[in-house]
Amino acid sequence: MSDAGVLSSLTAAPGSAAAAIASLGQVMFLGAALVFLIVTVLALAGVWTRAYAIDGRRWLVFGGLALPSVTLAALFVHAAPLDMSAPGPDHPDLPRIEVIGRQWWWEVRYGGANDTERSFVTANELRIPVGRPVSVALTSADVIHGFWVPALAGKVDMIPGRTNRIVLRSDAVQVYRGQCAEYCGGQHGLMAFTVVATSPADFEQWLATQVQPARVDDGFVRGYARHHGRGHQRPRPDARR
Ligand SMILES: [Cu+2]
Repeated sequence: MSDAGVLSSLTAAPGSAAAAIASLGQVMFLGAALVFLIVTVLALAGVWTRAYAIDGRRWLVFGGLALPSVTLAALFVHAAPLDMSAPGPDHPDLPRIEVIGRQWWWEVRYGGANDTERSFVTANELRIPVGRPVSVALTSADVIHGFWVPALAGKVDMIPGRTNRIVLRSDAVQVYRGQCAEYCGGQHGLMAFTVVATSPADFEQWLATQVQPARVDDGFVRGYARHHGRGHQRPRPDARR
């Protein structure tokens, strides 16, 4: 697990929507750089060459209509087929995952109403199986929060009374950092979480462990009773030192 905890869309997870966004960003940047270069060369040529009469109509048609149309069409043809955010159908073998934003933590529900046997709730950590797109339902219990795991996907708002969806997919076993991306009050900056992508086998095992009832450690209980059984001896407020 290298780069664990990196909060950057430039280190996008293989197979993720963030990888598609990053490659689109690079192509857009190269396209914009090329246009900037051409405009700069033309501007410098305008400064350094002697003035001469030009055919204004030809410049307008080629430079003002044809060139932008071809450039934008080429970028559009590249961008249109990229699937970056459209949620696919829920995978029947995967549990439903719902994340509820709260001031200032993340409630993560697995299973859903019609899968009570595999339902459980965790906090501040999501687990997903590697290589499978997982559709996550996003909502909020109080104010608007922003669900953002830069290395996995774009930002999606979590809005009270509304459910948005995001698809998370990682083809690598890795831990990713997430952060609330919408100012939601005093502790907003501390509202972080992790997404742990594990092998499908590890994921199934983790699910099986989570639905087990909590185990009580007898040794811990005895030690706790021994320590706390006597009761705390606090000094009375009027006690002298
Ligand atoms: Cu926030």
